[in-house]
Amino acid sequence: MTSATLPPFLPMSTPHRPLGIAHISVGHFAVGQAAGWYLRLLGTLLALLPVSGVAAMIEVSAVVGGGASPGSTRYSFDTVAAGATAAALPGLSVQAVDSAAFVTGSLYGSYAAPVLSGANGAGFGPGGTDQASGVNATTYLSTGNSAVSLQFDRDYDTFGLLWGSVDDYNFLDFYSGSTLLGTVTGLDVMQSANGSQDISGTVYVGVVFNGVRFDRVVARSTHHAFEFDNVSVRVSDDGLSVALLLGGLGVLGWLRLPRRMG
Ligand SMILES: [Ca+2]
Ligand SMILES: [Ca+2]
Repeated sequence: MTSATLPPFLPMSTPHRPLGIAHISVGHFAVGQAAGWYLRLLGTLLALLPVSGVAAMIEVSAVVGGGASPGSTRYSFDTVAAGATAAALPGLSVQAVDSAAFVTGSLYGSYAAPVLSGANGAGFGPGGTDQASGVNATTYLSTGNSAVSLQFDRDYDTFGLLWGSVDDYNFLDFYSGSTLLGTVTGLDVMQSANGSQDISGTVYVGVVFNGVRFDRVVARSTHHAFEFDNVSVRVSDDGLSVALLLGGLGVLGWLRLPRRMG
């Protein structure tokens, strides 16, 4: 696939502009970038969300065969027994509610195992090895028709998960404390979110926040089910803007100090 196949009106740089509604963006993918660009095109959204008066932007990508962001902390849940409804993992507490649980395999009408392809399992195997492609044979999480809460010990701005059989009634809520930062839906990551259980129904989804960080993620579903695995988190924002802001405030305070003393 070459750059000639791209429609001519596509923006060439990431449009970090204020947006009132979800907006399709392809700006951060280079023209001519190889395989998968079209899926990325379809699955990439930018949305502006008001967060305590601060404009926060979230960027969502969804790629069949995609993988976790490099340098992420990874959670495969493979040490958790099927049937468990809670788990304490390093840096993460998982709590499943009502019909949600850690599961393996598929149960007709209740949950279906995600199908791994490409880089979906890269780094999630024992000792950081790669998991095999194919129907997920490991422990994963199903929300049932309820919810799973992922409470992290610290704040992150980048989240990833392997989202299987994506349904339009699946929701992913991001919180900072009790403040809801934003929600990503099944329709945000797949145009035909109809619970497909084949390879094209599973995507690796990346969510990047600009300007805020989350410490809790809730996967919920109004029907059976939201199935996911291979969660990844990291901080990609180096905090430079925050440091500059605080530094600027510090300078202002220092400039004001002599006046007060005088
Ligand atoms: Ca797993
Ligand atoms: Ca599903």
